[in-house]
Amino acid sequence: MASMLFTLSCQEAIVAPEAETPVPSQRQLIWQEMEFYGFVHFSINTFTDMEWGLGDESPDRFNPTELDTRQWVREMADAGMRGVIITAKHHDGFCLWPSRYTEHSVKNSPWKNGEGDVIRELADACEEYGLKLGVYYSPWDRHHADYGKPEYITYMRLQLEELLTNYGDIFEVWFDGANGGTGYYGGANEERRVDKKSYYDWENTFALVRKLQPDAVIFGDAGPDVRWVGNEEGHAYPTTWSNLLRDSVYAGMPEYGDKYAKGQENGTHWVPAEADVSIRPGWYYHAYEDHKVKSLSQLMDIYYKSIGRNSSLLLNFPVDKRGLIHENDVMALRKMASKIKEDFAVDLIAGKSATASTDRGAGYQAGNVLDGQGGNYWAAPADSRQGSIEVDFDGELTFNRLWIQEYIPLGQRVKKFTVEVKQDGQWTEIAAETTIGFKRLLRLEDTKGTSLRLNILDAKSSPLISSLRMFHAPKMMEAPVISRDVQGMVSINSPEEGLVIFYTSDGTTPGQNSQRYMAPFQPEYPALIKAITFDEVQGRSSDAGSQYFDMPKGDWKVLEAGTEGNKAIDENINTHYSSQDDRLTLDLGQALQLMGFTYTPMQQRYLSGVIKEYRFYTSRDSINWELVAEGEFGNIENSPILQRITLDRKVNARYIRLESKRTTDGKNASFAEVGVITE
Ligand code: FUL
Repeated sequence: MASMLFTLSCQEAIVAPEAETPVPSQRQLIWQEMEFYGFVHFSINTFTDMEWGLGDESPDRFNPTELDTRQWVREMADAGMRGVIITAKHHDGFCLWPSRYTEHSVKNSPWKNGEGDVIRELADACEEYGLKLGVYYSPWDRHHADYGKPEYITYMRLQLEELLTNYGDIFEVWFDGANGGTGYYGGANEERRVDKKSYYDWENTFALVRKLQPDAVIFGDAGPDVRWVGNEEGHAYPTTWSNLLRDSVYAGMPEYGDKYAKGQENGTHWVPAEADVSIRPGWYYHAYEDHKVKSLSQLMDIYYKSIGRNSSLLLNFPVDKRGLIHENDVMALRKMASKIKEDFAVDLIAGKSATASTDRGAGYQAGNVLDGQGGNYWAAPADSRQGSIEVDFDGELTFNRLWIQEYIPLGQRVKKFTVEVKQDGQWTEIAAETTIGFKRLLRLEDTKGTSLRLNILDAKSSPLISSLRMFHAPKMMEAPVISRDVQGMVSINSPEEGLVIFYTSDGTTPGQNSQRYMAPFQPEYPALIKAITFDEVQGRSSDAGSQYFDMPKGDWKVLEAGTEGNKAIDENINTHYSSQDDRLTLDLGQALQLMGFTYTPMQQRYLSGVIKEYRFYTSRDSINWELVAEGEFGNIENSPILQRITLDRKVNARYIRLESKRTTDGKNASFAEVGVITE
């Protein structure tokens, strides 16, 4: 009898953790595992070079020449993405599927003689490559005559019914928060505002989605299942809760980003964040952004700040006029994917031994966090809000990444944690953070140690940790950035710390035996600088970056313009000068043998005053001017990068003037940077 009682009391001592509400639904849990998926913006905008079509564009404009959804999906699958969401209908109302309820669709386009269906082709490609399909549907419709009236809501639901019944399983339905404003509206050409809270009768629209696709999550600023992260740069926040005060939020509310996007500790509903960002500045394809595809370091930063901060990552590809993901975007995605693989190649503590300062007993012990299985976890006793897990490395290890996960089926709990490392018997704190959630990734300096300790210092209720992993990510090998200041001092920078840089200034290929970069230097001008980043530990080097610099601009003066004019000769292409009289006149400080000039147009997202037709004058005395070149910057509207114009003869001059005869948009000429060619 006594021994039975003992067994009973022991069993009673192990209390399974209870849910800390709110908790995710089954469909949210499945979605959470997807983490990384693609976004495709493709529509008439692709052909009209717009971001927001007005709604009056003719379907005739939609005519991709080589549309290949298999190419999109193949690249995404290879990159480890698990799904793709496409703009089935954007704000301009054009439908990528042959909807029965409108003429404004692919069925009236020349593409495949009106027989095509982009959503069908994408669904088939997804099936082939094992990706899940999602649809973006813009509630705002600048084409539809009834937009703003109750009839439009019927239209919207009929269309959703088509999308949600004809294309197999849909994993996410994306409702954009942007809505209401000017538009074509069936020819009315006016401004229409709707009450964003009540017009769409979301309750019944959501009920329809649930009925037709019970497993699909619904995305909106306020969820109901997945929420917007509050910016279009692709980052969540150091403190990111999946809990949201959902009833205080409505789609398109102006204060959403500041007030609600981070989620709230006391949020009433489980509505995790999704970070959406484009691989280029625009959502839609513009040839003039071909040189602005995000770099590897930018993409990795996005990865760590979204997926690494308890958010999913929805990375957009502006499919081009051919109907393909552009080569530059493909290259960038491939680099990103292989870096992700490389960073998380070997979990250095998998299968090692872990002990906890406290636990709930059998089934909830520290070893669960290292066993690579998601279904079990370490749990602190029911009345505890803290606890530490210590991992012994069996020797010394070097690492720089940590991967921590909470067991979220029972709710998000951790409010505060630190990480310590033990070296020579001494513990040192290496991180102090707040939330964990589904996944928290920490990027750290290279750190050596023999043990690691994760300390949960505060939580909403007893903390539950399902995974702790540790990695040593190799340094990112990206070509260094070579820049120059006005005085002609050249700087070479690598985006990663702890690497060395080798360079040449005579045009030869740099290697480990070249000059090592230590500090800004003054080469002999003109100079062609080439540089590589080199990792001495791994023995790896990056591709070479190169930059040609002609005469430095320290003695140059801008004439006929105020100090604003200096922005055209400040060696910074991200600033520009807009000229009222469409020209820039420079005093070079001394007479030079000129062989030509360079012009870099402004680099802002929305371009204005890009010079299309130019005239170039020189002068020895700033009084008598000679027109020495006149012409057109070919294709500058599509490729607004540095333009080099060489003269047909050498000209000796101290003064130069670049004049715009015509800009691409008819606005005042803008100049990001002007330079000379002397060699
Ligand atoms: C925004 C839209 O206005 C953009 O065009 C784009 O679709 C982006 C994903 O969402 O609200």
